[in-house]
Amino acid sequence: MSTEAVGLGRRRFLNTAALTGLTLGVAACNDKPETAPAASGTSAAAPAAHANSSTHLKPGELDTYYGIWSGGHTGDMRILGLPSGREIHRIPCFVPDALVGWGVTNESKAIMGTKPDGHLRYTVADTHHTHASYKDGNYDGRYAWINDKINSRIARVRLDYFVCDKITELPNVQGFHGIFPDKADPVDPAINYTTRVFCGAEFAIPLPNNGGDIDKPEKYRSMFTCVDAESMEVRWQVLIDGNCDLTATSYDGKLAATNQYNIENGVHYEDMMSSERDACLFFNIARIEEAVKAGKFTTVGTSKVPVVDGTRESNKDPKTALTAYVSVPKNPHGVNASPDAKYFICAGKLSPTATVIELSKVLDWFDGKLAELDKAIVAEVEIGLGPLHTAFDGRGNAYTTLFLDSQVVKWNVDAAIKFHAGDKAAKYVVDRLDVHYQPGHINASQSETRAADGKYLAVGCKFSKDRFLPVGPLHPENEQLIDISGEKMVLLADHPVRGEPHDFIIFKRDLLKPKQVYDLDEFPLATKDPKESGVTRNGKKVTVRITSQAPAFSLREFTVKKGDEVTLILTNLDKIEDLTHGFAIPKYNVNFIVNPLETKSVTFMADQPGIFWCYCTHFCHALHLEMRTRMIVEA
Ligand SMILES: [Cu+2]
Repeated sequence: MSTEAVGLGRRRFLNTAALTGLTLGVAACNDKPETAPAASGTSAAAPAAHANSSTHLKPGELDTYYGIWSGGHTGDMRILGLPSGREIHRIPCFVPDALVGWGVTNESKAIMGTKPDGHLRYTVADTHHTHASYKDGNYDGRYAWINDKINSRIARVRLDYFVCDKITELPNVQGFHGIFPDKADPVDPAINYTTRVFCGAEFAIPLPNNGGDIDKPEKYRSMFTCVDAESMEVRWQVLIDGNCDLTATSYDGKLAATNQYNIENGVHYEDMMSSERDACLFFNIARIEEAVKAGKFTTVGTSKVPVVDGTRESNKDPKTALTAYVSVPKNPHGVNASPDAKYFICAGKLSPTATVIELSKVLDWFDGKLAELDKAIVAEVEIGLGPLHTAFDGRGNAYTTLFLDSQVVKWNVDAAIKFHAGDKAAKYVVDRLDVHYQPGHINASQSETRAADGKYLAVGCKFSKDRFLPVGPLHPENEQLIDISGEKMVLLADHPVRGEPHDFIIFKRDLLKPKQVYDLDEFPLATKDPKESGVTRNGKKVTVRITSQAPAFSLREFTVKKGDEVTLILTNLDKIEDLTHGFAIPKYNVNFIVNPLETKSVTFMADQPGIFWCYCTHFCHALHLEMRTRMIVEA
């Protein structure tokens, strides 16, 4: 206990020192990054002058970066502005959302998936990873993807409207965790943009998982899955030994990889930790797709998805191998691609090391030009306790979270390679910074693109302990922002977040061109003229068409009968930016919004007779409170 108290005291002291440093930094604002020689030390105590040292924006000032954050258990994607850290938007994906009416409207239910009785198939989720589509090695602003670990689903978000438009459930896997879009086609150089998304799965299960082999854990298996970026159909799966954790892709499109913390295929945690080395498992994308094309695949259970064999036993010959298992110390976590396109870096988790794997050497092995696969490891250096994830600044430095040390360590990749090669004078650790506390995910501005700009670093701290006002036993997590423009890291800000965001990306705001108003033609159900409003009946099925134009709905009232199945279609004919309306039906558990020129529908049983004031729930006009219509349900 006393050790912990001392530790906390030290952290408090260091944090005070960091704030002092920040004040000095603002006062002595300097555009040039420092160029002091590499040295070890803890930068929290050292005042530094940096260009980025202020996160405070004047009223009306806009952020310079977008952050796309995984929402965690709320199953949404969160959009932040950086450097302010302000949360601007939440995009519901896997879990119902009462503001938008996600999971209430027919359109959102069709995306989320329903049971035969029309109810949502799932209402819980656990999102971890989010990444966006690429072109020429940078984000192209088309799509972002996010995973649901609980139910093995991947959602796509359109970045023009910031809405989820498709969700796919992966077959044959559990514990779907890491995702990463490819950055180019492995064969066709003209396709220099994302067309596939790769998905790792952590948990091994019997295949098919339909009640057989329950008592034979040695038969449980995990798969690596490829989803088509456009259709969102599952293209293929690879049967593997061990498991998948996180995922990375190469800039040339030829390789994808997943770190494996359980090559033992253990069912209990002591089994999962029994081996001294696990693996970073590489996939040769072109060869896998050739095998699928040549019909060299099986299928599992009722799934029609082609499954190719990526197990160790079947992939011993480099010239025909679909997979390559590079060994990495004990239970690695996080695999990240350096922005110079040369390396994948695995963080050690249970080993205090980072492993640097040179991609050209992995390709050499596949070509039969490298006798020993592990010779692709060009560095394996100690960086601190509990390394989890790595970000990059585009200047040759890596930033890795150290969960147990509660630190971010900045280290130089080239220096680490020299040190590993025998140059013991090479000082690869450049800086260390205390964070608060127990950091997991980390990412820097533009880090996982060729345009890594080394300005800001965000760190997802899993515990916030004493950093915010106490609110009972459940603490928020602490997303910290760090200035990395200079030699030393400078802590800029703490932001509380509701658990548990996990991963995120940060990129320049000009990479996105969001639209403010929908196009009526995007909606087959749109009511284009208020005169088309009204009630039509087909037996017990009733359709109600309504339009909204502030401050009125096109129908003052509408009448249905008890026992009717009512489908209400609402089109917002307001085409002014920021003029959203809502539609709530009391006692019927209905609320949703319609954005400018958007159409949405809900279907419900008119099972309670009476009058129900349907009202606008999204403030729209001085006469917003008067914006209502009466639903009359005749007994
Ligand atoms: Cu309104």
